[in-house]
Amino acid sequence: MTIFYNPIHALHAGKKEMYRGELVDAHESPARLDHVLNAIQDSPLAAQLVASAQRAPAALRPLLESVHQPRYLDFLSRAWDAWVAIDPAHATRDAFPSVWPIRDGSQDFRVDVEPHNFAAQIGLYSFDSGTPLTSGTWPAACAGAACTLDAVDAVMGGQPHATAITRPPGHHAGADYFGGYCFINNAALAAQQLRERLDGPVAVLDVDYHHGNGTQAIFYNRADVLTCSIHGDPMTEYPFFSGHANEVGTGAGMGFNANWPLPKGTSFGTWREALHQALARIQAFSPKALVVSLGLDTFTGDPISGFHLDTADYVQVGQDIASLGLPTVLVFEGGYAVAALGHNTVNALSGFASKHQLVGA
Ligand code: SP5
Ligand code: ZN
Repeated sequence: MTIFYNPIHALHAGKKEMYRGELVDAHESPARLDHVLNAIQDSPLAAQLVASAQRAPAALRPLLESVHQPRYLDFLSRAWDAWVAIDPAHATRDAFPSVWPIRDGSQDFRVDVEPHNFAAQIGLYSFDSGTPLTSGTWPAACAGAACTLDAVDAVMGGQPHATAITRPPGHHAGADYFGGYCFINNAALAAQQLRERLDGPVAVLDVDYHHGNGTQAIFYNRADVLTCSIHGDPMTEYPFFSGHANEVGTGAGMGFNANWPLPKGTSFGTWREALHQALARIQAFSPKALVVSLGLDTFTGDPISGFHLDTADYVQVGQDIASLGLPTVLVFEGGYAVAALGHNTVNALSGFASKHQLVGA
């Protein structure tokens, strides 16, 4: 497995996030990936670690448009300059939305017209106040997409599996909104590209603590990409407004979305039962390839999450997922217990690589 990493991830360095009425230190930090990369360097996986290449904006853009709306990409690409243009003092602090058009289909608020005011635009294209938009968000997110595409290319080129180690994460980002620390949906991008380049359906397995609402939404009306997510029950856990078990897809996509919401406090044994159900669902779908949204915030020591997986459990997680025997792209997502994050990631990737054998190969 080649493990591609985003060499400019640190350009996205949010200072603060809004939490309970105050700005607190951002959980989603460059230090996260530094710990992961250091742990990989110190592991037997070190020889597989490669910096991903930058891609020219004109080459990347059509690929991003395969999962995101053009006007959203236009906004993201210009957002920092627009923010600083309002007031040069903005250069010292990150941008946050403060007003949103509720997107409930009621048409109480217009989302078809993009206002000229930056405060309106950042609200139109976001869903929470916990996600700082920074000076380097756009280049870092684009490099993350390029990193993900390198992993896709590796699998298309015949590698049984490849990994994208990048941040900011992606699975909360929808076709035209950011949130949950996510801007470009890397897992959706990988799934869409594999779908376009392979003759057959593709599955996504999301094991991040939080529901992969963006990935679900992007493929919700499609039968050719099965999306499965195991996560904290949205009755109590972020992102709250999606992730229930009765979200099964719509239209042609009916039956091709599956959620396993589990209560905060869930043990590895119970979590693993859900994993086995998700793996069985994926196997029954007979996909040509698998994309894994690899969030490590299921760790018992995670500061914002509530499951109880231990460091050693991630070996088993990797092995279980590998048992599908599918060409696989693993995409890094959440995980905020920075000191343990490196070992947890290495264990998941090592477990996966130790067990993976392409079915039919
Ligand atoms: C990719 C990903 O994992 N995104 C998660 C976004 C979660 N944002 C909301 C964080 C809420 C923080 N709650 C803090 C509880 C501390 N006791
Ligand atoms: Zn998460």
